[in-house]
Amino acid sequence: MPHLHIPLNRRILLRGFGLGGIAATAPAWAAGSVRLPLPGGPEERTLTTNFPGKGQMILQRTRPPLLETPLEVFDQGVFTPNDRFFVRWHWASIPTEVDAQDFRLKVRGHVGRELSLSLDDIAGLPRFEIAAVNQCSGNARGLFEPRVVGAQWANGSMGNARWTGVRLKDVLDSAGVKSGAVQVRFNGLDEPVVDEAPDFKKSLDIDHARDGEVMIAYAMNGEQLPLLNGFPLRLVVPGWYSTYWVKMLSDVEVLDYEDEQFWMKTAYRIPDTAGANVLPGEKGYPTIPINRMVPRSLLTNLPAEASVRAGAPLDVRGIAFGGDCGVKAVEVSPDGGRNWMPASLGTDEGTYSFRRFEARLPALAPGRHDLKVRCTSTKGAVQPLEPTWNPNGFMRSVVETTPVIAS
Ligand SMILES: Nc1nc2c(c(=O)[nH]1)N[C@H]1C(S)=C(S)[C@@H](COP(=O)(O)O)O[C@H]1N2
Ligand SMILES: [Mo]
Repeated sequence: MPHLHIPLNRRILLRGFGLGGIAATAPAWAAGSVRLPLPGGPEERTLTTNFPGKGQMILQRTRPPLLETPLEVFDQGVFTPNDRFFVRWHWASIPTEVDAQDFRLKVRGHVGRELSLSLDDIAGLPRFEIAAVNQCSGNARGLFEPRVVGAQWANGSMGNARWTGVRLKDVLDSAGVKSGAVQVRFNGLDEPVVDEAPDFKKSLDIDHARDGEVMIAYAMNGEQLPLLNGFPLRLVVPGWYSTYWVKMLSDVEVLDYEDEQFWMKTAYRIPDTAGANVLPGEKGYPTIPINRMVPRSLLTNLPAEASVRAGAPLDVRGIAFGGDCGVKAVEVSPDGGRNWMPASLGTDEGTYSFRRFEARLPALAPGRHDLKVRCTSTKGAVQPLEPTWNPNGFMRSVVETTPVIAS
């Protein structure tokens, strides 16, 4: 029998994660707080170390858990450690344990033969590995102006990992997709809290599902997935927003029609305009399901309002990613975007990975300066200098600013 090439616990437990009680208890996890640079005044977020498999995280919500990665984690390396990787779930009914022995992945629908695959069956398929950024559609929603409803994330609902598993194409081929297939729908073990609410499911077009990059991952950065990041299996859709990266994946359903359910037809839709940009209050524009990511970049060695030395060169560094392709160039500006200079790029870990960059800025005069960073993707897409806006706070891509005070 083939074996997983990773240390796989027989079962993984969310210890102390009493889904019934945790929200009612006093915030014993209040280990500190962090300030979110939100317009309209400072906002505090609690830091928590209370979640299984997770180190210190910014607590956005307890039930279901929404945990944000603090900025300084992105400064530590090109890959985001599993215990600091952000967490987002839609419904609070997440299994608190999954038995790896009993677990089965169903492959069904418009296929020649339906499959029920054990983890060993999956590990027996050719192994596939890719580095890819997992970014929530609403990453940095908390920075939208005017403000929009939804989780008020800063830039920490993203992370970069090396994903190991199997190609979705190989799994679909073993089931034999029948002609006339249109989409593939993915469902996980989590369920809505009330029956009437729609179970979280997402679909990809059949050609995308079979492109040889979309994969089912059983490992993340060389270890099994943390339960909160989808143990034992999750979908990885390189270059696409993580709403499609279905966690605790248990059901793959080939459809001979277009998926009409809530999470495709109503939720996670963007204006069908350049940059998903509309005016606040605008109505009547067509929408499409959110899809490919766009380029972004971030300074990671300086928090907003950092004090720096005047009269001496300033070293800056950070991370960039091209979105649905690689990073062609990163530039930094010491003066709010009037002048730009090239940054040098770190090791290329692959098309869909974070890319580190660094640059030495000329000596700053005493006073306040707006540092900016801008990424150009290998497809030639450039981050805009003006913010885009839409009512869901999706796809933030504007050039970010880090104000610093030199003295
Ligand atoms: N089963 C399941 N998968 C899911 C979700 C969910 O609610 N349930 N949320 C999606 C969304 S919107 C995001 S942003 C990512 C978050 O992935 P992470 O928690 O591993 O960081 O999971 C995606 N996959
Ligand atoms: Mo998300």
